[in-house]
Amino acid sequence: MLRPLAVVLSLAASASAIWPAPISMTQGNSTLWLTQTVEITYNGDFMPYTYGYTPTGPDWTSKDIVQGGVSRALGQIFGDYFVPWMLHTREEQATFEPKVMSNKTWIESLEITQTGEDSEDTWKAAAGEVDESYSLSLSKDGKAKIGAASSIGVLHALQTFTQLFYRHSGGPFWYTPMAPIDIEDSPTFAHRGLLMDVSRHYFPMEDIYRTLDALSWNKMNRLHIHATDSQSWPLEIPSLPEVSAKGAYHPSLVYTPTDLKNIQEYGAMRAVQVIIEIDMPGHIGVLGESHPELVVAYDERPYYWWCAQPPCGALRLNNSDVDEFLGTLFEDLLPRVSPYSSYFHTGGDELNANDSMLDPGVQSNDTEVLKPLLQNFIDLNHGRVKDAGLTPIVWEEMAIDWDIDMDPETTVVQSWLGTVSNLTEKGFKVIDTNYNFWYLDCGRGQWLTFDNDANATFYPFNDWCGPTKPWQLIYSHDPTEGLPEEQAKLVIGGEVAAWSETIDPANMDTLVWPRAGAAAEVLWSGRYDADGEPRSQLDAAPRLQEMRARMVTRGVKASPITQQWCVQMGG
Ligand code: CP6
Repeated sequence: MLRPLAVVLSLAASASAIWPAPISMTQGNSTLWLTQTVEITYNGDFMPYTYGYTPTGPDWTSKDIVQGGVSRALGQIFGDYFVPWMLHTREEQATFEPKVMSNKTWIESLEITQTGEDSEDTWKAAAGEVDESYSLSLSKDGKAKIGAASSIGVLHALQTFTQLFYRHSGGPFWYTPMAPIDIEDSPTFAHRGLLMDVSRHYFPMEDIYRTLDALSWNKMNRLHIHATDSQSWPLEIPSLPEVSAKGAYHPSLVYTPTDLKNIQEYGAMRAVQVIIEIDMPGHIGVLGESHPELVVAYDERPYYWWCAQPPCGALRLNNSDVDEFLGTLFEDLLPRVSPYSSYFHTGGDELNANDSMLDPGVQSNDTEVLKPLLQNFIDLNHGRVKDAGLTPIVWEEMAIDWDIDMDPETTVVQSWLGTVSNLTEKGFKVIDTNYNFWYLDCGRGQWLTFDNDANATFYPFNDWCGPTKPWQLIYSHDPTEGLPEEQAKLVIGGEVAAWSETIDPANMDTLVWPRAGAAAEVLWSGRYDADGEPRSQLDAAPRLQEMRARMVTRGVKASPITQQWCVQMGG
């Protein structure tokens, strides 16, 4: 059967199915074969392929980080049972693969050169403070080379390297059909993250580890853990043991200090910085289980008078017991955050002014009364965060709705309501998490098209699960859209958000992946290509489908983005 030219072109595109797309890449059509005996060097020294190499930090050497990356990359290549029948037309299944009995040109060496020195802060660098760029080449005669200024760049290069190879369907042989290859690559945005809400549902460690892995494959470099909310407090605080003992869904459903350290180190080894959020002064009702004296409106009904979602609960404002409690909390937690991150997220979203009517020390919902109290609250807490050597991140309501005075030089603001330009006008650095595009959970926002049963609003069983956003909508969003250049520079990146009211370990992978990857490509490669054209969904689709297939072979239950016919027969 003769296939139209467009099909041939789309197959050519899928031959270099790197996700996210490199900034520049040239490729040929020679085949090179890879074995586990490939000689790997790092800055001239032989580097063994040590399966499962996991040194503990945070005092890693650059070699530790690179060796971990090499070990994972080779493990992924030789473990990716990834053959062309997943992707290509029936005709191409016969021709895509090289002949297994042919004379083979082997990849002899993988030479890794790190041109710059890492600092002790490389693993926790703030946005823009580490050079993530890399180059990757594969000569026709079998010499692979990686160059990067930092070990983080080397890790990204190794992830690209894994995406060049396919396992042959005729036996244990791995090959790339696209040598020679030349790639120069670097991220468009420095902050490329996923928000994971572990309060609405508890997620065991394995789910967090698996998510950190998948983030690194997509060159995403931030996991924002929304660690507490009004529903549960799973984060164990040794100096305040009662908080999680009473506030977790079960005393066993907690993250111990060791768990937290393991999460942070697992991420750092993979160039994913873990950022912890304690949401306050709203979204903290469950603290009322252990400290009723600090909280107002906990589980007050009907909830919609007091908060966005049951159970309600907010910290008392202008209260020295609250300040003292937070002092103890920060003194315990922040020194465990600062070895692994530059940031600490203090929340600040969706505070309902009515809550303070129930606060004996305030008894008002007048924003003019509340604003100075909030100003003091933020000043005190952000001061503590800065004293611990961290940069506070805060939800946009504090800066916009409440107009709290915060220093733009030392505060990052996360936007979900779409006010990026208002924030950059005020000079803030911004993380974009626009809920119309980058919320991965289902429902609400623009999707709410049906009446809610008025009675149901008295009870917690009213979470909507409307349609989720298609990957194409996620892919269409540019965090800097419409911003003049000086303001666009203030947008350090974005996060997709997996609020977990209707997500738990059973459906997390299918909801997060591969759609988070759509944002990953916007954040790494940019919404626009080298010619200034918006990146095309038609170019992205076969690459995203291939990335999704790789994720599935690596144990992440990513959803398919189209029917098998489209990749096999429809071209
Ligand atoms: N929880 C917290 C949430 C949301 C926010 N904060 C949320 C709001 C609207 C939608 C989805 C999620 N569940 N703490 C907003 C930042 Cl549509």
